[in-house]
Amino acid sequence: MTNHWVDIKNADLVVVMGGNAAEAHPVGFRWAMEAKIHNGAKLIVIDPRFTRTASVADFYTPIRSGSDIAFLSGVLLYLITNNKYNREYVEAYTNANLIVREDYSFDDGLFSGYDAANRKYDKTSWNYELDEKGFAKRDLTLSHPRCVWNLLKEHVSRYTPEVVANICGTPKDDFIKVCEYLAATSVKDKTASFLYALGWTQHSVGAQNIRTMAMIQLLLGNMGMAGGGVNALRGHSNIQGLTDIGLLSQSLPGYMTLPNEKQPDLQTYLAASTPKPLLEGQVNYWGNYPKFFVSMMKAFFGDKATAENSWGYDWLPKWDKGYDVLQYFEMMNQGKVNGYICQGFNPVASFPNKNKVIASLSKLKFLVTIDPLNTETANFWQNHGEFNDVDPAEIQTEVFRLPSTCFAEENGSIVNSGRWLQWHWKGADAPGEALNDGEILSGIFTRLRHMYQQDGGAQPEPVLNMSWNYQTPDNPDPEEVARESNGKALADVLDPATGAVLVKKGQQLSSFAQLRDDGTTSSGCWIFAGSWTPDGNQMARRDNADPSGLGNTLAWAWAWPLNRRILYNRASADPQGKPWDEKRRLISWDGAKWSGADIADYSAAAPGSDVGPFIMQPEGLGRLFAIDKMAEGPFPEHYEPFETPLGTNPLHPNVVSNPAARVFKGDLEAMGKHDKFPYVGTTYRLTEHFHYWTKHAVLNAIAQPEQFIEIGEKLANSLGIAHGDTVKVSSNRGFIKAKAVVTKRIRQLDVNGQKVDTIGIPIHWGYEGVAKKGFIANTLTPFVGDANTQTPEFKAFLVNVEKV
Ligand SMILES: Nc1nc2c(c(=O)[nH]1)N[C@H]1C(S)=C(S)[C@@H](COP(=O)(O)OP(=O)(O)OC[C@H]3O[C@@H](n4cnc5c(=O)[nH]c(N)nc54)[C@H](O)[C@@H]3O)O[C@H]1N2
Ligand SMILES: Nc1nc2c(c(=O)[nH]1)N[C@H]1C(S)=C(S)[C@@H](COP(=O)(O)OP(=O)(O)OC[C@H]3O[C@@H](n4cnc5c(=O)[nH]c(N)nc54)[C@H](O)[C@@H]3O)O[C@H]1N2
Ligand SMILES: [Mo]
Repeated sequence: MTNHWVDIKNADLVVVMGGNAAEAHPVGFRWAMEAKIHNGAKLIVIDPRFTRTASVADFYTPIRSGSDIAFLSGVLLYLITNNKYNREYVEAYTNANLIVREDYSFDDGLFSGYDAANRKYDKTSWNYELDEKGFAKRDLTLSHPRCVWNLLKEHVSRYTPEVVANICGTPKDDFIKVCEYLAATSVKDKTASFLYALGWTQHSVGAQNIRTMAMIQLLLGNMGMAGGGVNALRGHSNIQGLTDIGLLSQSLPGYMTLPNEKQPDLQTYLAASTPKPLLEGQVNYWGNYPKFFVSMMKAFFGDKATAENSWGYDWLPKWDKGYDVLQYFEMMNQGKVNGYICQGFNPVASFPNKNKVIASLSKLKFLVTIDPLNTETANFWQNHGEFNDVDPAEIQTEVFRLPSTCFAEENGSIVNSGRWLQWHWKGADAPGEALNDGEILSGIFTRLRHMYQQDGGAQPEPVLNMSWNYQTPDNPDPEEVARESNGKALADVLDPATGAVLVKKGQQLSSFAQLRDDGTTSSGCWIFAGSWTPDGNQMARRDNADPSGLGNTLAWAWAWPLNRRILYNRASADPQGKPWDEKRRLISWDGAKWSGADIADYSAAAPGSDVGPFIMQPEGLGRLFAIDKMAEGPFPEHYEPFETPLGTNPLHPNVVSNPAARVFKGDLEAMGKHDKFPYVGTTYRLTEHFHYWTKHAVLNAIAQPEQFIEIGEKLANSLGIAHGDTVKVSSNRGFIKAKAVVTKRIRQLDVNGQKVDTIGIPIHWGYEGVAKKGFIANTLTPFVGDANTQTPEFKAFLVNVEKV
């Protein structure tokens, strides 16, 4: 989230689209209700199903799963044509007036630079036209035909209300009503907050769904504002922490990138990773990349990392291609993987195309699971009749099960969706032989290191040189790890201007502004610098004082970066420094610095300067045109799901689905077609369950006892299916059986001249635990993912339904 949970109460309009907050985030959703009750906010829901969130909304309208980019692009067109945007904000704080290169183009569904053989773009032309000094050219009058504003207008001009209704199946009047709700927040003293999660991310166009919404927020002037922002409601309790600490295969802590094999030395890597400002005088905070990186290497390798050996650069792995989970299971399926360590992950249940996952695990020599529970994955080799019809005699994979603790059995911090790091304390000892995850991994590490020391081996350096100075190396204290993530001074840290000592050698750092690229500081995760200062554990603070009434509670826990609660809050005031809305005053200028109800986003520039508020961008501006980031284009474009009920893309039949999505040849061929699988399947969760774990809890198992599917009345009638009948739902990859819930909550939609029906499929059941055994919903889902995040397309695929 750019904002945070409590801040949702400040919104005038809460839009739930691409998620079902009342169901999946019932506790945090109270802030949407607070906005309604205490702020007179309206709550609107756009979802293929009438959900529990819709049941408390002021307005609900349906949408065909997988068509949100068309919908949101239509909103952009509406705002622009009807002059419902914050013009001053757009001109000063977005890249609307920057000029794009002449060789950029978009035609018939493809942007310039497409390489069809590799399903990839060369993004060179998606950039600004630069002047002699390397700065982007600008036209403040917005009249240049290639300024971002005019290209945007042209790009979205196709998404008229008629086109939106035709692609999305949303009734045209309903669509316009949503536009009007949003347009009402374009004034300076109104904000809208979008709450979204998987209904947007789990698509082959997931990241672009979110980008389109972010562009709306920029037009409305809602970024940086209390009650505005881009707010992903995250999933597992510490999944925000997972990405913060860099646990994705191409990431390093603090959103740095793992080097690739085209970067053989530190200089090449740092040059590629450290942006140069694209407008004169910008903050360009990523310009500090070398400080973050070198400090991280000092945390990884301690004294072994020196200037002479490029801080141990050669010891980091270099990737050749993305090793996301889709890629890894594909490699496993091709027999290219020997062993797999599966920690807190139940891919047989949670990953797409269950039969492919089982086939892949069957080709391993060994599988290690680290989990407090017994999972379908640990027992993938067992025969469970029709639920898992395998022959154990044919599977040679050796499985090791290492029981772990869960969060309530250990101290530690959890990062919530709002970027707050909150410390928690152990509530009970773990049962049986369970060890905490840190102890298990450290135990493996120290034993491996011992083996390398004794026997040698290929590439021993990363293991031998890893710094591991914990009091008990086989079981580091969470407190020690947290202090290491924050970082400390390895020598006196000096003020470059005055030479004064800022931090004494050995002391904890209090800010990432103190990081250096000369080896005198260490920090395991630069964005966490400030979480454990000389004053102690900031994450454990529990003072809920809220003097501004905006809910920022600056002394409750600690938020990255630097305890800032609302990112880009400089944009909450106009260029002269006057808040757009007095009742949402986050920061003010006192003549020397910014301060106020939040930690100011940048303190250097006085009001009236040209320093843009979006300090993580080299041009300092919010991007309506994303110059080099997105895999499938600098503007969002509607592409159909890989399994489309239309069999075409109404906008450009030659380019139906995302041309850069993550998909492998065999899986592409295994996509179902609408003649055999005419209905849209979409999967989701229920409040009464948590993923696959609560199959082990009797009360949850009773609350939602068996697999059901939701089917609309019209379709059910035409198929002769009655409420409570057992049905078989099949896709091109397999089938499940379930009870039919015949409902008014799912409507038949009119799309591109045909009727489109949706089948709702909750996830949860399997063959482990105390719950009634069931089929695994992911037997049905396709093995294809988003082009940027590789998140699987769980929300839109094709199925057939029959009564059995
Ligand atoms: N009780 C409980 N809470 C949970 C979880 C749990 O298992 N149980 N899981 C947690 C996790 S890990 C996560 S990631 C979050 C997920 O949180 P959510 O994303 O809110 O959860 P889903 O149930 O997947 O709901 C997605 C909603 O998106 C809708 N949808 C599907 N396709 C589209 C589309 O194309 N466009 C639009 N506009 N909507 C669409 C679906 O109909 C559904 O209502 O929940 C978390 N909270
Ligand atoms: N079709 C479909 N599939 C989906 C989704 C969907 O909407 N539709 N949602 C997807 C989403 S958003 C997610 S997040 C995934 C979730 O997928 P998974 O993460 O694979 O599933 P979970 O059951 O949430 O958790 C995995 C295991 O973590 C274990 N665990 C809990 N605490 C700890 C701990 O402290 N340490 C260790 N080592 N293990 C622990 C649990 O016991 C559980 O067995 O599913 C995805 N799959
Ligand atoms: Mo999730």
